[in-house]
Amino acid sequence: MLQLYYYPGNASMCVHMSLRELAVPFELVLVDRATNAQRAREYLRLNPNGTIPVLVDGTLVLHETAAILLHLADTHPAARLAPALGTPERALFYKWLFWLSNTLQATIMVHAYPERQIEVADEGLIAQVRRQAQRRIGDQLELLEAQLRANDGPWLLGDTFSVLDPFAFMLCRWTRNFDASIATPARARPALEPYLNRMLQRPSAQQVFADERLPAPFF
Ligand SMILES: N[C@@H](CCC(=O)N[C@@H](CS)C(=O)NCC(=O)O)C(=O)O
Repeated sequence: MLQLYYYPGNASMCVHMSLRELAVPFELVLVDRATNAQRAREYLRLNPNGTIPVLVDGTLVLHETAAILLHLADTHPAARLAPALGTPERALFYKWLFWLSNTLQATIMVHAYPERQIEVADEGLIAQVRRQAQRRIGDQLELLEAQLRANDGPWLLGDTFSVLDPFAFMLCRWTRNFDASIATPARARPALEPYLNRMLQRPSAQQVFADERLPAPFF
């Protein structure tokens, strides 16, 4: 059975949602960040980066959220969570998958761990790094807005729901506490707000919020 190493609300959340979309059996394994379990020797054997999530699929042990989402879509083609291989739609899917992973998610990580960007702990510098990351995330959210406006929704690729949607939903959710005087959070943007509400209506999202015991506000 598939195993997802997760922590509530972490990057594992979009994988969890995708597993619910697939309606396949899987086991959730908690990596308890409260006790720094992501740095424990046995977890580092699964993922030497010490980051969440990890998916175990038989003998395959996979880390990297985007790679896991792609693997799940590829191994469950009947669920159509990614456009067909070799099509222009697939190329656009790759574009957004990489962009979500190495642009939006990467910048959100700078915002989440500003102390990793500087040599010596300094509250003023930390606040500056966070503010600048938040501004850059604001610009990036504008691109997501533009995509939703241009393709008329309901999903990131237009009519086709894909693993990009749980990924985008989760990343947008992480902006929910943004200071609006620096960058408007996703939930307060005209095209993203209805998109996030559509995502929230999906049974997969409802199930994940219940299973991970995540309280409102959901995004
Ligand atoms: N590139 C990795 C990043 C995952 C990641 O940074 N996960 C966070 C939780 S949202 C984490 O494990 N942070 C712990 C740490 O960096 O020490 C991925 O996409 O899977």
